[in-house]
Formats: sequence, C-alpha cells, structure tokens
Amino acid sequence: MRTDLNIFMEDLKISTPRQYEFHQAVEEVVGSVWDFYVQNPNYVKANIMERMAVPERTIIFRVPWVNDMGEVHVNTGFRIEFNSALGPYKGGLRFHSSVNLSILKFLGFEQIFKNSLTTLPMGGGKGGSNFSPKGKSDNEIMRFCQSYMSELFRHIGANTDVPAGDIGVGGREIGYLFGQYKRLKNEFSGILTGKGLAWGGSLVRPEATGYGAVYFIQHMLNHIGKDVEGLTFAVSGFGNVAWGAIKKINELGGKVVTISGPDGYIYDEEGIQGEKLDYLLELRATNNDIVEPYAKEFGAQFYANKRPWEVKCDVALPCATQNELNFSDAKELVKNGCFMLGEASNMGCTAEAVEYLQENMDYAPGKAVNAGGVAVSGLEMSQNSMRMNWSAEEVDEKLKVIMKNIHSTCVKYGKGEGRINYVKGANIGGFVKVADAMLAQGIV
Ligand code: 2IT
Repeated sequence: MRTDLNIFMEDLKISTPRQYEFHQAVEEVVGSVWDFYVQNPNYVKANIMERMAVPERTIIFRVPWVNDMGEVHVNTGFRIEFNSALGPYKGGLRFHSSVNLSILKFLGFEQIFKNSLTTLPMGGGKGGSNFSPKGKSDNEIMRFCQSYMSELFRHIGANTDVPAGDIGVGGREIGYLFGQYKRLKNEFSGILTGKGLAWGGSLVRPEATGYGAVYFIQHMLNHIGKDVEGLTFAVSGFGNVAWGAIKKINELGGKVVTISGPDGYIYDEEGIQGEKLDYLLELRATNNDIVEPYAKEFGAQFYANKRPWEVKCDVALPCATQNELNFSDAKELVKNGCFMLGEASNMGCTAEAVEYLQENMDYAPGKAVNAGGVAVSGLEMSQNSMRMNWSAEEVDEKLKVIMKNIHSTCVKYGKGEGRINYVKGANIGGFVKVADAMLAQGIV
C-alpha cells in the first residue's frame, strides 16, 4: 500500500526497468489522480493504483513469416490485456518497427482511462508487433497477418478481447486478420473492429478518430468563446487520424496548412482540401511512409526532416505518434501565437512539453481528444451484438454526444482557477469508474 507518489513511481521503475514510455504514461495519470486517490481510503486499502499499473495478462509470441523471395523472417507479437474491470479488453494493434513492450504497455495503460471516458463497456488493451509494413508487398502483409493471428486467435473473442487498428494496421490488415481468425475458429463474430462495411464494420469508423478529435476541439474552443471557423490548424501525420481530422476541420470552415511523415513536413498555404485530401489515402496505400510526393503533386513546400510545429497556426493537432512534440516545439508554437493543442495521437507530447503547454495555452491529452476512434469501435461491437447496422447519421450523432460528454467530464474534474486542466479532468474522470468497478469486483 503506497501513499507516497514518489515511492510509488520509484517502485514502478524498479519493477519495470527501461520501460520509459510506460513510466511516462503512468506518471502522468498517477500524478494528477494521486490527491484524489489518497483521499479515498477504500482505494488505498484495496491498493487500486498498484494493481492498475500491472497488466492482467501479457502475451508475447513468435511471428514467423516468409517474404516474396522465399526468405524466412521472424517478428515478435504482443497483446497486453491490461484491465477488464469495465468490459472486454479493447484497443488497437500497432505494426511498426519501433514497437516494444514499453510502448504497448503505455498504450494499453492509456487505453484503460480513454475507454472509461467513452462511457461504453470496454476494458483496456493494446497489441501489435515490431513488423514494419514499410516497403512490404500486399502478399507479405497478408502472410504476416495470418501468422500473427495464428497465435492471437486463442486469446481473443467478442466477449474477451477485441483488437482493432492503430499505426500500420488499417482496413486491409483487419481484413486479413479477420479472415484467418474465421478460418481457425470456424466462427464469424465481432472479434475485431474497423472491419469492412459488408462484413460487420460500422459506418464512420474510418473517420471516427479524426472527427471525434475535432468535435472535442470544438468544445474546447466554444468553452473560451471561439469556434473552428476561420482558424488555421497545423496537423502532423498523414494517416487515418490526420485524414479524418482534416476532413472535419474543412467542413467546419477551418484551414489545415500542414501534414507530415517520417521524411519531413508539407506546408500548403492554400489549405489541404478536396482532391488533396484523397491524395493522403493514396500516399498511405503506397506503403512508403513519406509525404514529399505531395509537394510535387500540388506545388506545396516540403521541409525535409522537420516537424510542422514551427509554422504559424491557431491550433495544433498532433496526429502521428508518441512524443512527436517536445519542449522546444511547444515554445515555438506559443511564440508563433498558437493558443490551443489537442493530442489526436496517443501521448503526442513529451512530459516537459505538456508542462509548458499547460502554462501557456489550452492543452488536452490524447485519452480525451482521440477517444472517438475507440468509441465508434464500441458502437461497432454493439451493432455486431444486435446483428444490425446503424446509419452514418446515427453513428455520427452518438459520436458527437460521446465527445461532448467527455469534454463535460474533463471540465467537471479539471475545473479550477484559470484554464481547465484537461489532463487532471481526463485522468480523474477515467480513473473513478475503473477504480470503483475494481473495488466492487474484489481482489482479482
Ligand atoms: O488508440 C486507439 O484508441 C486506437 N487505436 C483505437 C482502438 C480501438 O479499439 O478502436
């Protein structure tokens, strides 16, 4: 039983050495929940915080596959089944060369609170592999997905654990994973979300993370008497999340001037819209993970090996990956007049950046801003259970209500003097439900 935050964090670092991203994610949550936690003796007595920081189950396995040349490769597959207090484990799969245990534990830990904030019955989980889809053929990706599922199938289920996509896992990969599960189990059920529309998918799921993020930003803006219309946005990334966000920002009358990839960023003063937006989907489909071709295609500027946080903008929307925005980026944004930042990526900002941003602008963390993706995954699960489909309008309406409620929860727990503390609001708001469910379910 720990009532000292520093000792708690020291113990965690000793028991999980070198899991830096995981420590960062836990420290952010525990740091803002701690006072609330120790004021509730029932939580402390049941040692809720220490139990929450240990995954219920961690599955690590070999994923062998053969490339188009007939050469044998091997990657490591993971699934972190972190917390099932509120429902079946739920969270995406990430296929990227940087994937390791620390990254998936940070993502799985974040997912617990994010899913709780959606108000839908979902526990927290995350998985993936250090397999890099970059430069791989479609057949290679299919064989990898089949091999990955050949082990994962025994651990998941519609009432047990329901994975989805994340970086490197989109509609194509979900299709291959679903096909292999069905073949192994002889069972057609909602064991993954982000499925194709014809075979159990939900309308608006592809757009959901980006749309949800912009709905959340809209509430943040409204809260300070502003609106999306007429504002300039800097977006990073060029994948599914950036695509959905840019689409919605355009719809609401805002302008997006940047996208980025591992190769650098694009500055398009005219705004990224119309056919330029469709081009993002083409870029992703090439499996090259670069944005430079956009500059040639549309006559925009390309800045090699740089991040978009040096441009002048009103709102920054990181949509790429963890720690993609550091302390000096944060200072640069503030210097250039940016007054709001919402993380559409998970843990998009470093801890130092978050501290600086909170002092200088309205800042909201990924677990609140990007919860629309997993929320519509939850709605996909509901539709699968009912064996029914909702219209795009019905799903979008529910998504809007969910994002509005998440914003209200953040305001409720994050209100103080001055700005809303969205970090505290999201963390306490997410924590309470999980902690109470764990208390009710006993020492398990
Ligand atoms: O980070 C996330 O919330 C996701 N990648 C989506 C997870 C999901 O289960 O839809």
